[in-house]
Amino acid sequence: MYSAQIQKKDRILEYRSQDSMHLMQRVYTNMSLLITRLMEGIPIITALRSWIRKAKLYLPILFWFLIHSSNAFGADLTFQIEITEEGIYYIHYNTLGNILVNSGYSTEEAASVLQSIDSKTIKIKNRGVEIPIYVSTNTNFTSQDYIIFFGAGIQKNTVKEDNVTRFTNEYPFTKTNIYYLITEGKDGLRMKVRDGAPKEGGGPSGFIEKYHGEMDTTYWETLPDGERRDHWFYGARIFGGTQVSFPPFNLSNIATTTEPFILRYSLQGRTDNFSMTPDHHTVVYLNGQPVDDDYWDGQREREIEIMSFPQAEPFLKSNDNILSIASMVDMNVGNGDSGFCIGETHSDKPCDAVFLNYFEIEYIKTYTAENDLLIFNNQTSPGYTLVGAVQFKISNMNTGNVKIYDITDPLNIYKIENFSYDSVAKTVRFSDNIQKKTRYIILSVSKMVNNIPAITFTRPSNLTDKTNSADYIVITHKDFIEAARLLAGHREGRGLKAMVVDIEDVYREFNYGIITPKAIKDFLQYAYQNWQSTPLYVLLLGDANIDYRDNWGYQNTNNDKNFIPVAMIQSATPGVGEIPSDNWFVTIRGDDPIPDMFIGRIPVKTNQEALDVVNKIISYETSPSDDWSRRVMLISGNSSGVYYPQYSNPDFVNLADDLATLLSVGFQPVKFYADNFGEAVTEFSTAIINGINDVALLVNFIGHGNINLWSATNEAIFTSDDASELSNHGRYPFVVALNCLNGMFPFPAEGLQDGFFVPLAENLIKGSDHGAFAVWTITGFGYASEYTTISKELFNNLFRKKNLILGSATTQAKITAYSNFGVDQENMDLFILFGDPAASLNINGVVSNQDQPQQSDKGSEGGKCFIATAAYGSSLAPHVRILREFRDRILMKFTLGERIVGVYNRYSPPLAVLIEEHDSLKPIVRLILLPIIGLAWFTISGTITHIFIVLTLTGSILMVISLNIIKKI
Ligand SMILES: [Ca+2]
Ligand SMILES: [Ca+2]
Ligand SMILES: [Ca+2]
Ligand SMILES: [Ca+2]
Repeated sequence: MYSAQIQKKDRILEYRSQDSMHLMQRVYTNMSLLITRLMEGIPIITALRSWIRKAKLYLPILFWFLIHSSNAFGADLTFQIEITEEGIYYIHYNTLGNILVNSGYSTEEAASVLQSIDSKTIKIKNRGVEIPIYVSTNTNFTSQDYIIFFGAGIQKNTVKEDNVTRFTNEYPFTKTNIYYLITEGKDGLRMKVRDGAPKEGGGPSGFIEKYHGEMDTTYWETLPDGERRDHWFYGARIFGGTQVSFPPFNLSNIATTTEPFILRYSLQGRTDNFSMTPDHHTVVYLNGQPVDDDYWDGQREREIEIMSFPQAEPFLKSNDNILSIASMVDMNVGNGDSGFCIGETHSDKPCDAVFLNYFEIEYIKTYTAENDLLIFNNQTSPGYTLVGAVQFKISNMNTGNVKIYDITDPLNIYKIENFSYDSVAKTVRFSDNIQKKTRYIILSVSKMVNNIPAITFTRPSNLTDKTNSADYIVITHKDFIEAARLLAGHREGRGLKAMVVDIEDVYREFNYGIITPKAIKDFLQYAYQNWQSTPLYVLLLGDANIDYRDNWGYQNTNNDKNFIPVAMIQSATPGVGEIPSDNWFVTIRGDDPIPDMFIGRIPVKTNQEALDVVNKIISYETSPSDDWSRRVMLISGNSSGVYYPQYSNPDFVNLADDLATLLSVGFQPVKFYADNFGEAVTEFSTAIINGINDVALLVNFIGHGNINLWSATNEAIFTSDDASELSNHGRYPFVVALNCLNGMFPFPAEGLQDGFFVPLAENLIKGSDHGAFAVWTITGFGYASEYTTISKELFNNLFRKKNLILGSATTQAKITAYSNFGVDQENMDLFILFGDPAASLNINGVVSNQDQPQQSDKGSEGGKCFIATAAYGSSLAPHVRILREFRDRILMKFTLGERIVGVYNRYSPPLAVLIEEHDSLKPIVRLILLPIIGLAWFTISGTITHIFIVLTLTGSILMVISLNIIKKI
């Protein structure tokens, strides 16, 4: 057994070193590729001159392509449909037309696109599986036509593992299910029809309806064993000795019967008093009637089902039912001080607190429509399903113009026909021959045609295309595409092959459009395993919100949207619970915690914020650095425990001094130690702010703190507010904050239960002309000793090894500290780089490999497809995509092509600037580019085998255009 353990440990160590080596290897390969690429670009111009002459020979062929290229952008229609509630949905021709018009089509184009659809090919898919739908025609889709389908929201899918309920689907991350309407390929599935002609005789008088009561208002971060568990609870803690009543709930059309109803409820123990078993005694009341009494122990889940009372007053009623829960503390429970109680901080209250997660009531309901709609079934009493030829009679239907569907199986939806309607009794009758539990929906047509889902028009993306290659990926939200493009362009200008990825495309290609953080990881893993050259740097551009399902409602009111989600990792440290982590996204190789790409995050909420940060990074990297860039600020909290009697105080001063010794010659440590200021906290604070304003290359803080501040002598010495008021214009430091929680970025500010905090890291990185250009800090809690080990490695990397690329220097620091010095693996997840992982520390005279080649060449900053981008206004315009794809998939595969690309890159950015500035040039350039795009499309589609001809031709035409435009200037 002992040797098995050793073996396991060895294996982990092996992984550690393997991954670390692998990452470094990739950095070097990346660098040498880059240098080779740049060297090749230069001597090609002469060669191209002769191609320009040849180009004229191909003009007739070009003309032919021009005519045919228009098909390249033809119908490949995909509409994305968002469903949050189960129901029958209706999509009319006009709805689709409007969406097309809103996506940039003219009314005529939209009409011609829609009317050219062969209706038989219309299909709707959910999770990649086609569902049967109804389409009003099977010829051309015209202005009278429509589609009907059954859509369902995201169900709460769970599994019980050792009495613990865990999620098995995306329920924790979204309320929205995604369907795709597509119009291509073979004939689509259609709903089948069953005859429902009513027969003589009566039917059941009621069916089992389930009311589910759950409001996710309280987030419990430290829920033990929290992996895939529900962290959201109904209301606040129910403390010992109190009784809590939950909001009233209505049950409609309760059948008159002596049958019992089912009450199911799920409680969660919040406290555990070590000296007591069991901890909790709760009594549950329904409408004032005690219905259950239960004892259980610890911080455990308690799910109870009872079926002892008739569904009648006083237990159940139609309106305003009240569920109450009392925590009894009547079992010789001591106060907080009797025994060791965890999970309870209110010492004035007994050590007992529980949460309600949810409750359910299953009762028998009559077949009565509500607002001309009813979802019902043939389960007529608890545990009994009526089968065979069943007669159904639904009352309270105000119209006979209704639809009835069997919705038992979403993949097998039936329409029930030939029902009868009695306009006096307002009843609909039908019969059905069924052998199992069957669910139906009946609704009026007017209800149905108004049930239009949220639909957007999507263009195909190609993340799963194995011929992709990129060194650098920005995963972003559509709101920040402009800023993402700007930064990607900057990176391309510095030799990295950059790609901007829309998070929606990641969801669509890696989780059928349904939101989950795992889609990001799956995407990166796919790229890592399959792309021709795989990304080394990943930037997440956009803030996250741990309130994925918007329980607190800040996603809209506060713009606290979950732009680019974060992963919540279950901490191995007891009591810590979930920690937000970006590292998890890039642990894609081997079963180990070692990251396999360099990842960073810029947590912004608007395009302006994104542009501010991106411009700051670009300005930082392109400014000449001077002597200021050699000042390294070392700030430390108090070295003794005097000011923090409640904490054990590490020797922060020694730690800061250690870091100073790691600076190489020429760098100037500037020390700001709390001990030197004593009680003069305000002076200390001012000194820090002035120090940063005076400029510093790097600011390192080690000491105590909170989400929004650093502290010393029990007072704040630098806060989020101070960060936003810095005036260090043009000279932006890299800030390393080694305390707790400064990086806690994914909480909606006002949703924090402990108050309003903007994390320091966010305010430091935001702002166009002040603050930091990058921040490296922690999302949770850790130990100063471990932070020091990690920061020493960082200083080693930056100042000794001259590894100035932030993503690389910070990641390698974590890996080395973990692999060689036994620092807890959790630090891998805790540390987050706020900023661009491909950004370099700007040190005069000490230039990293990445910086070297093009530092003086400011004109070359910009995206590789720059001319086309400017002319089309967006690098995501389909035409630009085609050009880009052509470049990436075809051109780059041939030396010749690479050279064309090289030259194109050299000359296009200045041209692009010109095009940007002269709107009148845009249509002209667009026109000139059209045949090239056509060619590119043909080549990508593989319809032509003479790639070489196309290559030469395209390169030549590009040059002709470029030179002609230059002449005009
Ligand atoms: Ca819940
Ligand atoms: Ca206990
Ligand atoms: Ca790994
Ligand atoms: Ca945030």
